[in-house]
Amino acid sequence: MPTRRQLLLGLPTLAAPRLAGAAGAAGVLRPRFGYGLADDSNQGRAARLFAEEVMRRTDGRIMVEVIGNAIFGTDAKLQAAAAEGKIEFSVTSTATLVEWIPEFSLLDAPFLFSNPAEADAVLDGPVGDQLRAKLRPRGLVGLVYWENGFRNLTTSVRPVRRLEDFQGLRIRVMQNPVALETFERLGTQARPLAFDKLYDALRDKEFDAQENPLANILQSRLYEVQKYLTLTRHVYSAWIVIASARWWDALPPADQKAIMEAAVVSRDFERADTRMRSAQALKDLKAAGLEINELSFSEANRISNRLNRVYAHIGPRVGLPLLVQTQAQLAEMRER
Ligand code: TK8
Repeated sequence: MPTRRQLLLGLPTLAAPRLAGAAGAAGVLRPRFGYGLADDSNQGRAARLFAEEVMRRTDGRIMVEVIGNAIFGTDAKLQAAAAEGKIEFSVTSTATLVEWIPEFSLLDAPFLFSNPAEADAVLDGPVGDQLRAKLRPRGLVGLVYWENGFRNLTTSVRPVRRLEDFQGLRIRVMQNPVALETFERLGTQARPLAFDKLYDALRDKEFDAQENPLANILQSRLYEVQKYLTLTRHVYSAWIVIASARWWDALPPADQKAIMEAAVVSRDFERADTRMRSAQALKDLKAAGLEINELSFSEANRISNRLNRVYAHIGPRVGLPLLVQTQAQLAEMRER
């Protein structure tokens, strides 16, 4: 099957997976990096930088082709495509990996991180490494974590200022059991949906509400189909850059090292880019007509207390050692 992009560009249809990733006549590899968001998004900018860095570090022997706009789908679809070797690289939410690797639900714990520095330290440290390592048996290699960001609530029907305002909202959540439970506990009618179906579903009023980081609400134009935004920051969302293990294992170690270094450069760029843009996004979303609300301290507390029980379900999925290690690292950072 030709991809939409090949059709659009009139490119020849390759017998896809094998040819694209394998060395051509000149010995050049052309792996594909599929991602879900628009070209003009934090994912698009960082994916292009990654491709440039890989090219530079391999003297043009590895030319990553970046293919965004959900041409290969989003999240769950992308991770399946990479695991099956239909694409060589992707970036997906860690949340959608929970079906395969329950330990990733650690990151779905509401209010786990209180700022981006805490998220970086845990994800780039031994906890993040142990989570990444669990991708192997699933046919994936985890390279680095990118930032999606702290998630915030938007609705089209009413502003949400108190715990009670969540009651009965038909909300879209990610394909992730903890997200579902979180929003059920808040009294909403929560239903999972893939991200690339979200805009149309909100427009068609299949849902009243959704939650995503500010930069993403802006770049995916969700403000066009939503009216109210509450700065809930209820959970931090990480993205993870993955490679197809089968493709990766066939690379010489020097190329694996070059790609890993390129991935780290893309990570640092992506986080800085996302943080800068999310500060600006709040102004842009306001200018685009969203009504913005903050939660009072006491309402934020009531919401977080209501979600305490979610931890009881995360524990068994994650296992005690990883939970304890995370809490210890966070406690140490907070004492400093
Ligand atoms: C993009 C998704 C998205 C996520 C979601 O493919 O599904 O709401 O926040 O950003 O990863």
